[in-house]
Amino acid sequence: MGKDRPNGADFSVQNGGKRQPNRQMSTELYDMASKVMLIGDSGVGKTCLLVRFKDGAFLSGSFISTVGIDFRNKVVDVEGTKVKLQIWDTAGQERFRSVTHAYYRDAHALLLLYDVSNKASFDNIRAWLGEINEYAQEDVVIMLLGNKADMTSERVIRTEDGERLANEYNVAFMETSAKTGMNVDLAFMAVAKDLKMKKTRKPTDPKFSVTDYVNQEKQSVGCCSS
Ligand SMILES: Nc1nc2c(ncn2[C@@H]2O[C@H](COP(=O)(O)OP(=O)(O)O)[C@@H](O)[C@H]2O)c(=O)[nH]1
Ligand SMILES: [Mg+2]
Repeated sequence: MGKDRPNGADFSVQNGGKRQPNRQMSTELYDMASKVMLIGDSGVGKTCLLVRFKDGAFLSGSFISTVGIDFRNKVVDVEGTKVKLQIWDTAGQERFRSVTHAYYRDAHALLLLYDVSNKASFDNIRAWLGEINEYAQEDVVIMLLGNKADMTSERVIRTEDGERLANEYNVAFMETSAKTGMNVDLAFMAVAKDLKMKKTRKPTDPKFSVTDYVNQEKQSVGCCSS
């Protein structure tokens, strides 16, 4: 059952009960740390996306959707810089206006998910983006994810619909599958890269575009997967 425990628990244990956000906190060293939040309606696959990224596994069945996890840490290497992502799941706060506002304020990046087989979850994205505009930090990294892209026959939201919405709000977009793993690492890597660039970019350096990066790297359904 070790895998079912949130890594949040390990976080304190490794520090003798003290939370020390520095480089000695665990065996994994890092150069910068960032908070990433997963948001979106209940059932879109937030917990599964996090588990896929962290453990490389897919959880099917319904128990996970009611339980959820609080957060997990993963250190990724962005061109030699170790970026620690502390990724928060928002279990139980999926109703509109139920995410604690302090939660938004602390976040450096937000992954906003809908389910391509669930129209209501897509329609609610505008409401979520409204909340984000109101409460999140101005320079927060936002990525819109159309999850469950593997569900071809049940799909009701086209890729173009997701792209159009993302363009309208000027946020990065891709489709993912926590089930097959498609684009999951890329979504988190793109966020880590953007966060690193924000931190280290000199005024004379060209601006990093997470949208361009994602468009270069992403796999589309029916093209390169399988
Ligand atoms: N086919 C498919 N099912 C998924 C995917 N991601 C999650 N699910 C399923 O959708 C349900 C809800 O997932 P969960 O992660 O609990 O959603 P959450 O409420 O947003 O955390 C579960 O039964 C998952 O197995 C995916 O990418 N593809
Ligand atoms: Mg969940």
